[in-house]
Order: sequence, then structure tokens, then C-alpha cells
Amino acid sequence: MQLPVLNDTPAHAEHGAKGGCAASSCGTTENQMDTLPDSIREKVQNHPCYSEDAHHYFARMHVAVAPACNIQCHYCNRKYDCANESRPGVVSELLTPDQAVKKTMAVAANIPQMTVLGIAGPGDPLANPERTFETFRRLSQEAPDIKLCVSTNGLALPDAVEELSKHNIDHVTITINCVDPEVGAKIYPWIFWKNKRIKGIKGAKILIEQQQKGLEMLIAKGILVKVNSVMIPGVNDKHLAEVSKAVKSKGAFLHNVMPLISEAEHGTFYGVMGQRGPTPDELQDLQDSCSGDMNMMRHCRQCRADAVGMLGEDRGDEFTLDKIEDMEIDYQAAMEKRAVIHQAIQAEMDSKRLEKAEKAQQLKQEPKLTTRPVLMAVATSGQGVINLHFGHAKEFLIYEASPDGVRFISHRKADQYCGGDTTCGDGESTLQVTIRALAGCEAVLCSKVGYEPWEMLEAAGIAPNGEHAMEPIEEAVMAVYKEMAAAGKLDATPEAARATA
Ligand code: CLF
Ligand code: SF4
Repeated sequence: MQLPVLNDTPAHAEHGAKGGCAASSCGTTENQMDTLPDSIREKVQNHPCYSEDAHHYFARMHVAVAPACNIQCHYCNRKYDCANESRPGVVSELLTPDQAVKKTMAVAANIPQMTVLGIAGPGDPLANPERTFETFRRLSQEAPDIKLCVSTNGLALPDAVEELSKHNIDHVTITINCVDPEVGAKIYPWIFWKNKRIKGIKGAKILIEQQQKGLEMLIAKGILVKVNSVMIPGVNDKHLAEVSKAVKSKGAFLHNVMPLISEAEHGTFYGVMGQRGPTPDELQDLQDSCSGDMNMMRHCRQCRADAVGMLGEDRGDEFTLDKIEDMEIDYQAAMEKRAVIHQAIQAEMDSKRLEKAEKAQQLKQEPKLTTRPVLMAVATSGQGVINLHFGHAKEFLIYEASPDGVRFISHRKADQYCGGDTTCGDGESTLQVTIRALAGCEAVLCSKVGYEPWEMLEAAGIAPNGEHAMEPIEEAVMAVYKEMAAAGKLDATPEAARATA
């Protein structure tokens, strides 16, 4: 069966978290998927956030039904969506539960790959329990094939666990930035607790206790927990490895360390105070150091509270309230169609997983290369293959190739070069900005690339490569790596150099 194309406009966009996946740790990888118990595999295999693999195939959507919040984070300006799960500085359209249900069913019928509905704002979903649970209750009855997911700061979590488990919610994200109230007091000026505003260390201590208690209660109920942490240099960066250990020991499934984004124009405390976010290298180093303790998510796009589509793309404009009002949805028929498509995608993923395992076996049989690792950028609109024109990419996935194999590292935003604006402020062309975003990469793999970008990429030391169109990403990256090694373009690793000295 031919899998449907997810979007006829080039996919992907925005959001600057630095990711990184690997054979070792990025969401749930293919290797790990084989070792998971069936009950957990079933929960993660089509969840685009909990499985790095699934995010190439499946989409999610959020409905912004939860306006209020019960704490204050120094990286938040309440004019915008909750920054614990969303990119700071965006405003989502607030929906009633009824509108949210309609919108979800309209999206599910039109984007059959949409498997997960999340509530992640614009405030804290559990600080708005009536609106949040009304939405979940109706969806679990009216659209039972959609997975339900929620993201919370954790303050009200213990009181909500029972209700969450009633609505068949298998996935909960808690944002845990610290397990030490002294660190917490630097992040949270106050919490609103039992009708009082509680400030400083005292407030942070209550928040941490509630988060940890909620985590334990969810695990006891068999609900999968992802922990988000915002990395704030000089505040909690040194502390997050401890957070990772602590949440893993309690049974959290995945840790998603996201970069602080603190633009002054967002008007947050940190933004105004000039608190910087981490550099991509700092973020990756922290993710790598935490990954010894637990699975790390590296493909997060810090979505808006009303995001629709594949991670990194936003198709919200196709589902505005006036548009869904005019849509006639036969959800029973849509569910049948969705089931067939999900099965086909799953079969394709399984067969790719087998192929990949075979290739990895073959690689082990070959004489091991001793060349240094190389970063490559890949243009894809999904399905795990190189299928996007360089000029249509709004983001590139970054992979590292080394003698040990290929691992996903992160994604980088690029302003669309063809069909988009041709200039971005500061007199730089969009193409120049895109090429700058690819700094550190030595090749870019895409389905096609035009003459002008080809020349500019080469001049920037990035080899353009359109020879692997429609090939699986990791295979193509390894093939290019081997070509570079065979052509003598790569130095030996320091270990190999020492061994031959
Ligand atoms: Fe949404 Fe979050 Fe559920 Fe995913 S997003 S509530 S777990 S369905 Fe995903 Fe978006 Fe990152 Fe969130 S990429 S911001 S981790
Ligand atoms: Fe803002 Fe979310 Fe923090 Fe509430 S929990 S203050 S909405 S970032």
C-alpha cells in the first residue's frame, strides 16, 4: 500500500532545540523498541514524541483549552503559551472543550497519521481541570483510536492522577527543572497553593514534592511519564544530571532536556535580565551526559499549544474554527480508514527496522573504519527517507556518521529558500542564513539542489549531495561517510592515529 503523503507543502519548521539520537538514546529507538514489553511498545510505537522513529511517520496535535496557570516560571510571559511544552513567544487560539473535540475529529479524519492529541496549554492543563477533563472524557468516548497525552508543571498532579487514569491517558509529561528547592527558587518566584501565593524556597519545595509524588503515582498506575526540563545555564544546568537520575530511579520513561529560549522581546523575567539559553553544544553535552542514566528525547520541537501535524510542521491554518465548522465528518468511516493506514505504516516501519538491523549486522562484519565522525544535514519531509528539495526544507535533521554507525543528533531550523522570502533582516539572503545554520556539517543530503545553493554550499565547505533521493536516511548517510573515508577526506580518529604512530 502506498502510504499517504503527509502534506503537500514541504514539511517542517521552526523551533530550535538541539536534539540528538543514537543507537544509544533518543526517545525510543528501533533497537530499544525490540526489547520493550509488548504493553509499552504498543503505547510508544506510534507516538511521535515517545519514539524518535515514529516521528518520521506519525503526527500529533494540541488543543489549547487550558488558559490558567498555578505557578510562575521565570521563563514565562503569560501573554504567551506555557513555555514548559511550547516554544516561548507564541500565542495559541483558545478553544472550548466542544470546539476542541470538533477540531480533533476534523484533524483525525483529514490527517490519518495523527495518532496523539495532547493538551499542553496555553497555561497548565491541570490548573484547568474541568476544561481539560471534559475534552479528554469526550474524546476517549467519541474518538477512541486517538492516544491522549497531557503536559503539566506537576503542582496539581497528585490530585489529578485518578481522573487521568479514568480517561485512558497513557502519556503524561511533567516539567521538572530541579529536585533541590534552592535551585527551584531561582526558577519559580511563586506558586499558587491552597488559595495562597507562596514564594521562594518554600513554594519551590511544595512544587518539587508534588511533582515527585505525582510521578510516583503515575508510575504506580502504569502510565508512561516523560519528564521535560528546561536547561538554564548557571541555574540548573549542573543540576539536571541529578534530576535525570532521580526521575529515572522512580520509573520515568524519557527525559527531554529543552533549551531555555529567553528573547528579551518575549518580556519574561529571564529575557529582561539577560539570562542566556544554552548553546547547541552545551545542550548536546548535557543530553549526552544524562543519556547514560535514561532515554533522552532529542527530537522535540517545542510545539505550540495548538500545533497540528508532524513535529516541526504546523498545519493549524487548515483547521481554523470557521473551516472545521464547514467540514462534514463521518468519524466511524474515518476510524476505519485510519486503522488501515496505521497498519500499513506499522508494517513499513517493521520492515525498515529489520532492514536496518541487517545493515547494522553487515557493518559489523566489515573491516572497521578508523576515521573521525562527520556531521551531515538531511532534508526530509518524513517517512525516514531523503525526499525534500534543499530549497524547500524549513529544517534539516542533523546526523553524525562515525565508524560505529549513524546517529540522529538534532534538528536545525532553516528559513525556506525556494518560495519563501529571499531576504532575512541584516542584509543576509535566506540562503546565506540557511547555510549558516548548517555550520559544522560537512555534507547536506537532499532530493535535489539548485545551482546557486550548490556553489554556495561548496564555498562554505558543505558538500551538497542529491544522489540519495528516496533512500533511507541512515543508509544514505553511511554511504556518503564511506565515500568520504574512501576518498581520503577524513582524518583518523585520535585513537587510530595514536595506534599507527
Ligand atoms: Fe504534545 Fe507533548 Fe504529548 Fe507530544 S508534544 S503533549 S508529549 S503530544 Fe512532543 Fe512537542 Fe516536544 Fe511536547 S515535540 S513540545 S515533547
Ligand atoms: Fe508559564 Fe507554563 Fe510556567 Fe505556567 S507552568 S508559568 S504557563 S511556563
